[in-house]
Amino acid sequence: MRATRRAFMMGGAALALAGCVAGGGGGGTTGGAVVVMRPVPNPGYDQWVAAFRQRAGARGISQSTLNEAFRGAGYLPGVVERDRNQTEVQRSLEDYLAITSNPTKVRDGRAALSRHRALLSEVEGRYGVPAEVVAAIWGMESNYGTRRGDIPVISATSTLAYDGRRGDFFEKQLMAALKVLQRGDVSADRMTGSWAGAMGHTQFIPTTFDAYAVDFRGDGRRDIWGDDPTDGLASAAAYLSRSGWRRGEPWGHEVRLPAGGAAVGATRSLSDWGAAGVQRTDGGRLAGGAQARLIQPAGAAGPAFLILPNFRVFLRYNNAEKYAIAAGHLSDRIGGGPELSTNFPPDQYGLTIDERRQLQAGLTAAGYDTGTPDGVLGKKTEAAIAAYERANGMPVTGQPSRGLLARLR
Ligand SMILES: [Ca+2]
Repeated sequence: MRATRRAFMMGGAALALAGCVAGGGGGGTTGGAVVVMRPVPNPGYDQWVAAFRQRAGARGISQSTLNEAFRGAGYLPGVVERDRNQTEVQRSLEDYLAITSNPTKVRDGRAALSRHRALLSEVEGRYGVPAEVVAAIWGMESNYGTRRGDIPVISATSTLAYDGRRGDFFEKQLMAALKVLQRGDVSADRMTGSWAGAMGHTQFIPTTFDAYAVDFRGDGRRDIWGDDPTDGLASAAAYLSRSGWRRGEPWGHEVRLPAGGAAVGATRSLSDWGAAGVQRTDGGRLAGGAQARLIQPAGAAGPAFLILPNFRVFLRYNNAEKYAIAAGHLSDRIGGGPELSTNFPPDQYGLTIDERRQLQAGLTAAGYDTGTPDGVLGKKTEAAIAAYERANGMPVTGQPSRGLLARLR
């Protein structure tokens, strides 16, 4: 997907990390820019750390923990840069789904489910969260463990705590990270994550880890960082369970509305919705007293969903409706379910996602690379359109259009 792998330089070793995975599909906004992540000397930071160590000591963090934690730590200007440049693109739900539950994500999720079936069944038995839901969260957060983050958490959180834009928040994260080190879950050199301190398979920030992570096999360590995803998957399920996941209930359903429309935004029992003519697109029945809200996030021409209480549990992981729909839909797909049955309306340029994919493929075939033709038009496609227009003596707009698509066909 567009989560461009950004190169990070750390102690001479080139590492790679997908930015902001926890934001959900949130990569690509800096168009492959390389951010240097090497600690640099900073006397102000050093003074801040000295004062912080006093505060941490007063909170019960030992000198030896502090020594180990700060031995290799330092000020990371790249982290501050990332924090200042969070011009996160507001993606449409359609684009968001194209990024987070595209065919590759679904295929990888099904493979992950089958590879870890025994573990996920055991986790499901203990926490009541279905295997495909845990697998979907894994996919949303770290691309099934392939993007766990390489930035040292102590350096990242102390840099952002010192920087001060969200100083209180990151000082809390730093303090929680030290508690985790002191408890012995992980060593300081293995405690890595995203630039904002989201760690491991589950992309838990330190306070979430401290409160919810579990040691599934009881070996004494809660390890969400290593290649073995056991504790990570169990911790994701434990977090969902403690956030109120209702055993045996789905997150929601895609539905078709009756010809006369339905009360979008209202909450009623599933059986009442069924009686009002709303139908599940997968053919299942709407029955029972569970309360469901009808939403139509892309407007009257887009797909509609009945969302159940477990939808709100996804929001605890990431408080964005798009994230919750994507996590739910990806879990359905991983579990063998179909694609959404309702198409999204054309975008502001009058193009459907299939047409946007054709446009990208046409540009690439003409020698103007757009990357994977996923229908999500980002900076790369914009640049390709502009280059094509320039080379063909057209006004340079960088914008897609039906005329351009016709030319490229
Ligand atoms: Ca363990």
